[in-house]
Amino acid sequence: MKLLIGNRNYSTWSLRPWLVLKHFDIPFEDEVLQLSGDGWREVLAQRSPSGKVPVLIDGDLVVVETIAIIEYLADLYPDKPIWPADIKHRALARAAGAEMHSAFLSLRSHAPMNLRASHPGKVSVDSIAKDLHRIETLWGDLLAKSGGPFLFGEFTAADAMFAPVATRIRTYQLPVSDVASEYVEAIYGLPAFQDWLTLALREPWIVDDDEIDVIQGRVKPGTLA
Ligand SMILES: N[C@@H](CCC(=O)N[C@@H](CS)C(=O)NCC(=O)O)C(=O)O
Repeated sequence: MKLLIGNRNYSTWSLRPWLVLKHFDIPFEDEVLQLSGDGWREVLAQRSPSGKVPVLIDGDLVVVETIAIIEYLADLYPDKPIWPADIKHRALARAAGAEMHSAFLSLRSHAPMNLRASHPGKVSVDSIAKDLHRIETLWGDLLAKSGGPFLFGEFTAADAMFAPVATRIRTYQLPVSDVASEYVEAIYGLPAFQDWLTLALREPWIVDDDEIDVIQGRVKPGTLA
């Protein structure tokens, strides 16, 4: 089984299924397709039916879309607790994952994932206040019910879906509650996340579209080193 992913430093959608594969000890290999540089879109278009990553390849099966990939893994490995065991918890976990997939557009556009960076104060809290409020409520309710450290106690695919949000909170030092901060720490403490981070920090590539100084006009595209 192979997962095609984008740059680890920036690719939120790649991180999610990779964490599931790694944390649940599913044998797989990965290959990075860069999201910048000459011809990167053409390469992506050749390798991915949707022109996007992640892509899971299992024999002759090619699956795009993060949620579909995670569901395929859960079907393939029913004994692994990729989703919570309890049917009602599973429904809530899937709802949280679906909400992450379809919402939080302000947070996603104003505060792109950038694991190597530290940009405290550069994201206007007003621009993402509604999303942050919803994150606090969603995480707070689930963590209060489960007792943590993850949304449903043990790490599940729901946490994989929110891992990139945790990184944004850290990179931009977004103002969050102690409960949310502890959850961010739990994500960073996950061995599978640390493995991803270690590899991400070795990447030399810059993606201007995900760099806050470029987005906010402080730095010209192509000039970051
Ligand atoms: N809905 C897709 C989103 C995938 C996606 O947008 N991936 C980004 C990288 S994080 C990508 O491939 N971008 C390339 C492009 O849009 O041209 C999923 O859930 O997997």
